[in-house]
Amino acid sequence: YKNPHYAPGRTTMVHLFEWKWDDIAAECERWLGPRGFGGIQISPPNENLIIWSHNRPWWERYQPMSYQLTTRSGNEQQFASMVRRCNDAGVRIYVDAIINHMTGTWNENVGTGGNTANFGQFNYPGVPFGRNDFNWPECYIEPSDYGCCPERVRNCQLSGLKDLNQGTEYVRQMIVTFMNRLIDMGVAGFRIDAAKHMWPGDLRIIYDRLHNLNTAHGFPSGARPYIYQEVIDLGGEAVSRDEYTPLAAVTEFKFGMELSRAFQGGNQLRWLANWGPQWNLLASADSLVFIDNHDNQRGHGAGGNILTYKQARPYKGAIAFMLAHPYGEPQLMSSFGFQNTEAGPPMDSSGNLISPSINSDNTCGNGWICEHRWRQIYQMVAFRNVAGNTNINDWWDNGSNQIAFCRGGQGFIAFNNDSWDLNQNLQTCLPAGRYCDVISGSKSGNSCTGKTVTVGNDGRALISVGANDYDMMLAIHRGPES
Ligand code: QV4
Ligand code: CA
Repeated sequence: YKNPHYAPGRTTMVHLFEWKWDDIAAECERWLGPRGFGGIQISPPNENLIIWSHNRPWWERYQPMSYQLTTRSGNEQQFASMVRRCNDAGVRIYVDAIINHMTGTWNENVGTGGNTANFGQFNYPGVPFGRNDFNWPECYIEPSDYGCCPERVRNCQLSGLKDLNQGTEYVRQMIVTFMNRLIDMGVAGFRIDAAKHMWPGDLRIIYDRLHNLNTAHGFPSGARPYIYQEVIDLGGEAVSRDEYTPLAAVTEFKFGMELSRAFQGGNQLRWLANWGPQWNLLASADSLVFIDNHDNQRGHGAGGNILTYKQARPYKGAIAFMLAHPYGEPQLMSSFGFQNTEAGPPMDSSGNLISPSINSDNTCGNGWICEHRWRQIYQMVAFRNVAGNTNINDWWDNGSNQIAFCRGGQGFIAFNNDSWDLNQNLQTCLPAGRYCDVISGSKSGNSCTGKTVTVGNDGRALISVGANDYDMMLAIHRGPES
């Protein structure tokens, strides 16, 4: 369950938060496939409660009404067509699976697929689930429970969301049927929402009943779904990430927290020389990593001072470090713009999602940020693909916030987060020649729109990153783009 089964030569997934299925299919064909992206985490595809009382917040999708595949993102037929078109473009689909709970208690009670529910009776006819399928008597997770009481974290309600009992055979069957239907339609794996709130033993039973990935969608025979479990573990809680790594991969929230701190100047970049398990991060093979996610970019979930698109310069620095460094399976966030933390995605007055528009410079409009279309980000995806499974070598730092390293003989990157210029003759580990920096520009034909780096026969080159340059890093690699 720890292999994403990307198409050969691909390494990175992007969370297209709240995108419509038709738009994702088009994005696979026009952008993600050609640019070498490995996969997409999609928003939950199953029916959710429509919450007009909060003006259709983004978080209504975390309130399941049924496992019917109808949401604001599209219907089942659109979902199937997206998976087919993306797999054909070499881009895998990973589903955000909400299997810990159903909705909270609300006055409104109609779902995106037209199903209703009786919350007082714990009755969800669209599945169907009834009172016996939930943990009972009902209780609410209190902040103090995280420190003391694993059974309350697992059996009580997370923010009042009705807590399914995965210990029962019937509940497991409904969940497994839902997930297997998605696998048969060609998805490559799952994010397990709120995994901390489910018993590892129950999850193991569920995972082991999942089908192999669909060979008609290009997966090798016998391939198991990729599973990454959402467990926020910053230390000091009664439930630990280590209970989940024997099952499948786990989201490593310390990763984005520490890199956000460092790239905001709260920690010197030179300390990143031993980035990885020595920082108390999970083993690399167990770890799904990101700078920000849909929760912590707006102050939900684990806090901390997390970099987002709103602090573009240090954010791009942290993303570039994530993609240049071999640790973990990287995930990019692709956001819609927001001012308040509840606001839903761009929508019309009927609540229909508005598609992103694509500008002539490849960026997005209509309220969508599309970080995955920022040059400094998508060209680092190509860097990571070229670097492959090489290790870090020839680490250099200035004893402060200027660092540089090579990835085998495939790529070289330098960062300058000091307030003075970086001008150094550094080992790039690359064959002699002229390279085009993929951060400040790109290659068009034989010319380079950004900085050019000339590598000598000894592999060394003069590397310059000014303190006031638009970006704080410079990256070159082998292959046609650089
Ligand atoms: C309200 C009251 C409660 C009351 C309840 C009664 O606040 O005190 O008990 O009504 O019904 C929303 C509202 C919340 C509301 C709740 C129940 O914000 O105010 O409770 O609905 O209807 C997202 C949002 C939540 C949102 C939820 C469901 O973050 O705010 O709750 O969706 O719409 C921990 C977990 C971790 C979790 C993280 C946020 O360990 O697993 O908190 N992260 C995941 C997702 C996240 C999602 C959920 C879990 C739930 O990434 O996006 O929560 O599926 O760290
Ligand atoms: Ca639970």
